[in-house]
Amino acid sequence: MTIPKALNDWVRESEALCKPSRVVWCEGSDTEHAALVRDMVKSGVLLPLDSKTYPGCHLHRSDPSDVARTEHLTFICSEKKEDAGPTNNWMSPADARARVRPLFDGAMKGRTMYVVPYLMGPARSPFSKVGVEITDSPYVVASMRTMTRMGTIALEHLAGMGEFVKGLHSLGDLSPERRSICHFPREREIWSVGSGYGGNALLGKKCFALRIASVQARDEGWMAEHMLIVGIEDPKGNVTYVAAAFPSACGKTNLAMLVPPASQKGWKVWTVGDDIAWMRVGADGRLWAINPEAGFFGVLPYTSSKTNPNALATLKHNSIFTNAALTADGKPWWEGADDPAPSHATDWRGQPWTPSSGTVAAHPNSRFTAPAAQCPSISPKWEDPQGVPISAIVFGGRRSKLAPLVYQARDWAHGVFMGATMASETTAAATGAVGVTRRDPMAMLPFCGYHMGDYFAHWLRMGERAPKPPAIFHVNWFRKDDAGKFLWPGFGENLRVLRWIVDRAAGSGKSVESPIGHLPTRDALDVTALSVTPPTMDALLSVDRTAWQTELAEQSPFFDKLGDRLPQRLRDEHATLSKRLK
Ligand code: GTP
Ligand code: SPV
Ligand code: MN
Repeated sequence: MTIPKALNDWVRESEALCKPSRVVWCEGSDTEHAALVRDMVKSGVLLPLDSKTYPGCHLHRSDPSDVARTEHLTFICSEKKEDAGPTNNWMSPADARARVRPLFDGAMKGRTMYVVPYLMGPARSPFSKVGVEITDSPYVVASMRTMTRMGTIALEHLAGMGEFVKGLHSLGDLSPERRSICHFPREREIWSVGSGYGGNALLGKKCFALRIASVQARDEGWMAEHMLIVGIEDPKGNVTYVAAAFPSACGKTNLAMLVPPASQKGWKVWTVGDDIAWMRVGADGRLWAINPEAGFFGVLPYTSSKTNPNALATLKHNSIFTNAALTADGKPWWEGADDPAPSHATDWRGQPWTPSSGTVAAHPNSRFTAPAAQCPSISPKWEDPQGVPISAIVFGGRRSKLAPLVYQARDWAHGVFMGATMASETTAAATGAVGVTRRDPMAMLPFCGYHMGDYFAHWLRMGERAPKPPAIFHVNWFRKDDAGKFLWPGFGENLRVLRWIVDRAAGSGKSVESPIGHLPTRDALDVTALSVTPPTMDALLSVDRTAWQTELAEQSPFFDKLGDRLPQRLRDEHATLSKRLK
């Protein structure tokens, strides 16, 4: 395969800067992967797991200071500060280069520099894009092989299009003081140093497929979103596709792999993607979505055969477990796993652990990396080059109070307002306090590569561009009672809510008007064999006007922060809602 000159030149430049002892071009083959794994086992980067119960699986322990995305060290390096907007950290491209270049200088001495060409999106899809990651982490190479279509296939695509996103990554010394994840939207380039963690280091994922791609999407008229994609099949065999944006660790993987409860006979859920959706307007006026990824990088804690049997089946082979605990018989373990807590284990830091240690055995953000093709519910359309047509978009977050179980926007602009005013309690997926309510519009706060006000304007424009846009909904699986107990059983039972969404998107499904949008009537949700009592159901579907007025007041400072780049249309929606609540 001939390597384009631009790629060759950039690899040479990076080599001169990072000074590795050798350069390896990755082709993505099984033999190459096996050799890489063998080296990692030898050096202790990977620990083999029990080959009977977890064939082809390994455990990886990351540096204890490097276990989640670090949003305060993540930068959008646009020419003008205003173009990054007030919700992103900004550095000028010149400052970023000057500050970060020295961290790359000689960073790969004595290490191997891997050149990893990868494709985001299905093979032969006109919507797929090529990236190349240069990294000194074999763990990153092995993970990229699962998460993307890596190697020769990417170079073949590159030959046809010429354009690729550059990602330079080095573990550096892993010190948080010398950690930076910089995005250069104009150059379509990423520089990441000092972290080996997923979203910071697997540059195809959040860095390219969301931060850089959101800019490409704005420029080219499509959408790059932090969304799962599922197909919901009714008993007659009709499949409706839904995309849903929930913030990190708020249930995308779970919803994407939902298993209907026994009472929901004939219903099936097909997984297309669990984290990222790239969407375009099709010739038929609908939005069509592809999953740019090829694997899952999923949360381990509380993933069990009860909550997510499909994830469990997926991760049983050929998977990497990052920061899980290790049992004496060589199995990974995490809080909320099927097996009870082992009496003795090695915790995620590699320390001896017992149930009385008073600490968690697995890190709260421990994760599995597994090929999507292994998922029992993987959709027959998941690699369709055209993607799947989206009938409904769902927003949601963790709100222990306020937000009802489900409600529907009156129209596209109202739906954009719903997404723009989303809020959620923070999780362990990023460093910082957990459980703090923050605004996280469209679940994109940490992932939008440009000004959030312009991003909202882009959403509004996309609604005008698509003659048949999806219906928009908001859900909340996380409402709690005063004792702090979840009111809604969630997980598989969420299908009952999805069914209403599917009905509404098709123009049926019973609803009542409320100030915040259309709510299901009390008899619209199928509650057959559901343990939720009628008063609880009432609570789940109630709209507390006083609480909503407080919410509305809390939305204002966020909107004000966006200044005159906030589309007037969203201010109007805010005013309309305020009137309706009076
Ligand atoms: P990222 O990979 O960080 O983007 O996360 P995600 O949005 O894919 O979240 P995931 O599905 O992994 O769920 C995160 C956590 O939320 C897990 O601990 C789940 O058990 C929990 N969770 C998911 N769905 C539900 C639900 O319906 N109800 C409740 N109570 N918890 C849920
Ligand atoms: C998230 O945090 O939303 C994830 C994990 O999906 S990471 O790849 O680290 O971003
Ligand atoms: Mn995510």
